[in-house]
Amino acid sequence: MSTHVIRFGLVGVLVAGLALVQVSARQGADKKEELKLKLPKPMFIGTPTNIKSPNLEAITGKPRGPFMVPAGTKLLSLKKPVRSSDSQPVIGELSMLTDGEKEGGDGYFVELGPGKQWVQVDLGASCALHAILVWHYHSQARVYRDVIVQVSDDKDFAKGVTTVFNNDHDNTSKLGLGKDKEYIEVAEGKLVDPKGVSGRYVRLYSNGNTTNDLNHYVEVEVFGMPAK
Ligand SMILES: [Ca+2]
Ligand SMILES: [Ca+2]
Repeated sequence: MSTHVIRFGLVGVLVAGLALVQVSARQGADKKEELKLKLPKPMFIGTPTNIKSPNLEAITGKPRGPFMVPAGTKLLSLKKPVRSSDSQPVIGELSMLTDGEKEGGDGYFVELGPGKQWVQVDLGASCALHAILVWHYHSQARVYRDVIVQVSDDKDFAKGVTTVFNNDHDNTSKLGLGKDKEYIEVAEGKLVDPKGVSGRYVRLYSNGNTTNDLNHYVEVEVFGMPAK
């Protein structure tokens, strides 16, 4: 074997070793874990058949299954302040959105006025977000209309707004055509994947539901990386 070949071989081993170090460093940064949720008791069972909507997702009747988030993801929204387009709810208080209580019965939801309304959670600092869950109402099978979820660092949502969910397929709410499907409210809540977008404020719109034209929330949970 010539020294040439040996030297080449050594360089090769060094390069391969370096590449390995880089790959493992990247895997460390990308480490995922299952998002752990505390789910309330289901209030109804079976597959509702009386809900008609042109944009409803297929009903599987199965639980959602595990959702993976970057290691270190935490619940950021617990007890955080909430604002709304309806500042004086008819039933309940806005603080119920982030009080950690998710049961479906009476006394656990806030009721907002008719038509298009929004609620907004202030996380206190801009954070990278990895899961947003919403329970509108789950003691009866319902579809809430024109559900839109947005993230921004601007409390007025006038600039730097990222829409992370929108099932307003015919643009009733004039916030853009939504590509997401309508869904039936269930005890496991709706999980929206914000895909790491950063923001201090999370705003959720709705526009009545299949039972009445009012808007309800049992809980909203925002998960992400705590601000450093
Ligand atoms: Ca609650
Ligand atoms: Ca619509």
